[in-house]
Amino acid sequence: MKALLLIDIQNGFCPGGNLPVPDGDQVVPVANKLIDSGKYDLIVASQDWHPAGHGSFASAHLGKKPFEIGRLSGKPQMMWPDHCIQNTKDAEFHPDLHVDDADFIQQKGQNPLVDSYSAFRDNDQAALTGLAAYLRNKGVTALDLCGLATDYCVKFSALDAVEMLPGVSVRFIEDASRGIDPAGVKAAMEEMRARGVAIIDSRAALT
Ligand code: VGL
Ligand code: ZN
Repeated sequence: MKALLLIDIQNGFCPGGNLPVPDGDQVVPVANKLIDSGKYDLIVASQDWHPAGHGSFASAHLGKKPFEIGRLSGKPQMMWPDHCIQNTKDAEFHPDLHVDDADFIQQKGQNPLVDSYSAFRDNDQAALTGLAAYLRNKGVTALDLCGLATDYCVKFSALDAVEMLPGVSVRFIEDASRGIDPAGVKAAMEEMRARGVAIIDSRAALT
């Protein structure tokens, strides 16, 4: 059972969004090719889905500016611009993404007191989203991931997939993903590789 996990391909992370990833929209045609390929038995999309005033937003902290390090529930936390607020255009999937063909949407980041980069659990690794149980129940043996942003939500989702789905082969599709910071992307790819995530391109995924 082969699954494709599309991470946070939302307006908020594309040009014109509130937390744009450079060239984030360029993952959409590649993701669509993967979705339409017939190579996957199961397609899942994650959706960053924050309440207004979420604790990861700089605007929720007096004197904090976006991209500074602040604190959330006593722990260091990157301060983000307000983004992907529930039921806003920013939180919607990119309009060209073939998300209607997804079998399951996993929302995350609803708890205002903790951020959730991973689609599997929040950043303090306490609360599970239910995605690991869903994939286990479906009998998934191979998981390909891609989307936005490589150095945050894609990386943490890939590492959690390796840890929480023992025996499942996990691959990161590089050309169907984009990151926020080039140095962060390089480090994320090294970390994923070191932890057993295979790095492939969409051509390999489609063969
Ligand atoms: C993300 C920062 C904050 C992501 C989500 O999808 O990579 N990054 N929220
Ligand atoms: Zn977020």
